[in-house]
Amino acid sequence: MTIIRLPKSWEIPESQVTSETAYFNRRRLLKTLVGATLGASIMPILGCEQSSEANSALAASLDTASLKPVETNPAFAQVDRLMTDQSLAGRYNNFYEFGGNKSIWPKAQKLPTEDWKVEVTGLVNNPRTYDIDDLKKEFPIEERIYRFRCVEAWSMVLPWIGFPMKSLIAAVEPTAQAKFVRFTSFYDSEITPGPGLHIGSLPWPYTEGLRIEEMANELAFFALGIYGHILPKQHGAPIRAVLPWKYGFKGAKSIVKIEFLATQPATYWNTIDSHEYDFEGNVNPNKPHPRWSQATEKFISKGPGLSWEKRPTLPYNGYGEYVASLYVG
Ligand SMILES: Nc1nc2c(c(=O)[nH]1)N[C@H]1C(S)=C(S)[C@@H](COP(=O)(O)O)O[C@H]1N2
Ligand SMILES: [Mo]
Repeated sequence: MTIIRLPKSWEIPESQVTSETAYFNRRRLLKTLVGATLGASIMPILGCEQSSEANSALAASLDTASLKPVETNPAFAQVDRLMTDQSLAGRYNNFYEFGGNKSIWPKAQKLPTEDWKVEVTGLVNNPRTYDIDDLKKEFPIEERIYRFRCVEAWSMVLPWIGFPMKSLIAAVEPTAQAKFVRFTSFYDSEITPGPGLHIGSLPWPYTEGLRIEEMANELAFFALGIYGHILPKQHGAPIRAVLPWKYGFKGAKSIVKIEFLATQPATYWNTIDSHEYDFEGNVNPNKPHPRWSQATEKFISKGPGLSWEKRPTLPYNGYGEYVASLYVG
């Protein structure tokens, strides 16, 4: 069991992305505006101290209850690079329900996670609504250390705790008609204001999807925790999807519904711009994003400060031995 404790010192310079508002231009299309906001995050970040008050609030947000110690799956105990520092991962997030920049962690604390229910429905023999304790009791909980790659060309290494998606498939038994799955994230316009674009409307709630064969793959994982603790809200408490061979946007946070479907569902980013965010979303160094190369990535490793280590992007984020067979032909 790898438990990474909070560092004693919170004297870590804050990372600050260029304000999204600099990119707003009402003459452009909504999708371009949203896309430009994403692009802003790959610009170099500026060093800037976070107040000690903010440091203790961040520490408190990450100091969620510890999970019962679990085994680290030996197949996913090691990667080829350092683990990302807990405090960096916890304050450099994408969670559009709470804002369009990386610093959503204070706003995400409004997410109401008590008495959470996950409805599993659609084309299954055993539909069921689970609470989080049911999931912990009924599924094989383990730790996995995975590389994590955002479509914006930054990456991390994160220690997740949760259970393989294939164990949920076994429990609910999708019917022969089920070919796809859709994940729906929590949404309540009173609580999740979105990125503050006052034009048009975004396709809330956030949804994502997979083919059933992808969901059944060994790697596909539901995370309930990270760094030995239950998920902090900014990471998508209390349950989120983790798909390490795909870009981060495929991994829906704060899931309230899992539906088995006969046809490919519409998804959040794909609806906003299908050319920039394809349904498959596999990490691929040879397929540039329309607005930037995916050949390399900036690996966010450890403090103090944000260190950007430029690395070549790996096909399937380095997980080809598990998943390449899903994509032949
Ligand atoms: N509901 C929801 N899930 C989401 C997102 C989001 O905005 N809303 N962002 C995605 C993107 S683009 C990334 S990179 C990861 C970020 O996860 P992290 O903040 O825990 O590192 O969450 C993904 N899941
Ligand atoms: Mo992302």
